[in-house]
Amino acid sequence: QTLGLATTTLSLHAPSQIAAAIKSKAGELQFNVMISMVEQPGAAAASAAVQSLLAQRVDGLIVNIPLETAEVEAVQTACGSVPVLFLDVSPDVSANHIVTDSASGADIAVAHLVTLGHRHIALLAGPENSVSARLRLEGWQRSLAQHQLAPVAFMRGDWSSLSGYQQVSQLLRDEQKPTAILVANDQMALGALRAIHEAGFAVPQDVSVIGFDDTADSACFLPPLTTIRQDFRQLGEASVNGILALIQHEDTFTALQPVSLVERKTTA
Ligand code: IPT
Repeated sequence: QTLGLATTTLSLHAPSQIAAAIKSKAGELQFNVMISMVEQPGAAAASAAVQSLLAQRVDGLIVNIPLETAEVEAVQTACGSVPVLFLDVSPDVSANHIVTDSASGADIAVAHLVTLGHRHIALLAGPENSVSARLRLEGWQRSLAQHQLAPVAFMRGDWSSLSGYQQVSQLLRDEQKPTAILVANDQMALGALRAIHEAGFAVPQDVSVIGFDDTADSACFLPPLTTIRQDFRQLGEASVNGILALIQHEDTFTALQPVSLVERKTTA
């Protein structure tokens, strides 16, 4: 039997590590995985990727592409009787999904910085067209408000380390330096570390940085990155187990993927 994985670009660390985890779990269970990758954001490219997998008669589909709720319904309809499990959608969708607990991730990150005494916190969010980027941002804002804080600066990157570098370089040129930056993923945090270093500041003495993901490389950043961990191996396993349950006629499958704080050397 064959599973289909429709995924956002594998040039990003998180989706590639998720795909690797899905592939290896499926392999253990003697399932093939066919991968179709989209390079453009948006529903049209996502539908094309899904169609190409359906044309190859996959038994079930995992979709790791950011999709708005209306787009989820369209993909679901296109799949007909082939079960489909979504990984990057709002936790409110009725379709089958496993999504990261962004709200807890944001709470844990904000609480960590607040406990260290930070009051001047900047936000580096992910792209506007990404559901998970928006959920992380909303979580930070809600959580900061609960601590009677408002962000001192706001930036948006495209998940890449280069965008993190550019946004934080700009921030440190233009504005008052925050004491800490909440970053929506580890790749942008990598770029942020370089920008802070080049501006002549030290991490964490002058500026603390906290990421989101805990990709495999994050422990080797300089300094090693403090981050909110999504366990990609576990997410891959849960996705394969979920889609197999659906193929074996389970009606629905929804789960919230837990996150945890990994405290390394970029926060103080
Ligand atoms: C999400 C990652 O956290 C982020 O770093 C980026 O790679 C994004 O994917 C790409 O879409 S993880 C996803 C399961 C929400």
